[in-house]
Amino acid sequence: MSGAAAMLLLALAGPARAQEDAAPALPLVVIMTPPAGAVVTGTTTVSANASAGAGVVSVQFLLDGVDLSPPLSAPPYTIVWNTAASGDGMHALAAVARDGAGRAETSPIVRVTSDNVPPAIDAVSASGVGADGAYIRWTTSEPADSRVEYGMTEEYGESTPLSSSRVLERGVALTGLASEALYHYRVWSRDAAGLVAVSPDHVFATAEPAPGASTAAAAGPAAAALSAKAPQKFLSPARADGINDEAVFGPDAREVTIVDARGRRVFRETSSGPPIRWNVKDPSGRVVPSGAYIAVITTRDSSRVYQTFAVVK
Ligand SMILES: [Ca+2]
Repeated sequence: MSGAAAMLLLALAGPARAQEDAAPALPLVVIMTPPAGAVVTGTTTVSANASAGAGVVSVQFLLDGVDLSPPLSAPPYTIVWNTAASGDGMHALAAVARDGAGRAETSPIVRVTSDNVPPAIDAVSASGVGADGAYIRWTTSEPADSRVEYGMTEEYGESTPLSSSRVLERGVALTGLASEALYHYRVWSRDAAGLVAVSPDHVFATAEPAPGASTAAAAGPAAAALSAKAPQKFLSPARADGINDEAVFGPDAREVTIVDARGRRVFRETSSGPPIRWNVKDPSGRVVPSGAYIAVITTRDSSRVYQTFAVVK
């Protein structure tokens, strides 16, 4: 192309460009809610603002490039999106605005995460159980916050402050517990979508106070509590050697209830004379699985003591 021809083309392009600028402004459409990066659950509102020099004729929402709504012919450009019907995970929201001149423009994409499944709680355990404290651990299937409810009954009554950091594994300390007491607890976790999971009830028993940490207990009840317990704490029924095959409770034990670490009862017996024996079997006659068990012992003077057992097969 000659230099003169190029100049001519440039000269022609100038006025043509100016004519285009004079056309009505193209539609402009922006998604207002939800914000980019939001975690959405259940039904959520999707809204857009739109304008156009030739007037907005319709706004239509798209999810992952597919129509999410019919075209809306007038503001407010708002729909209710049932996120559960779209499947959990990342989604791309967009809106298309059309103007009176038959032109269409698509909004910038807003990416959000749909979540309709609460976290799954697993591996709940009490460790480091002392005379006045314990450490509760659990895992969740997705990042979630943490709280423990606890108390001496299944009504709990106490709870730890919410730990709001969302994690997969955590340990929460319980402090200020009563010694030699049976505690019920359950754990609680909430995901980024606000969906809450709660574990079943679990139990642990706190230990005796450390020597020297005198509780000034009267000699009588304290002695009865001590003599109600079984001398052994480790039971090994599979060896069948007569040593630690069963728990034999002391003469002051009037009633013994034994629960597993999930709080399920595996044994209960009352005696007015002969010592209560637990042969490490559940009511169906099967030897219980290896694990931790708690005996709730009522003494003849009606006080309550607790003893933990480890069953090792
Ligand atoms: Ca979830």
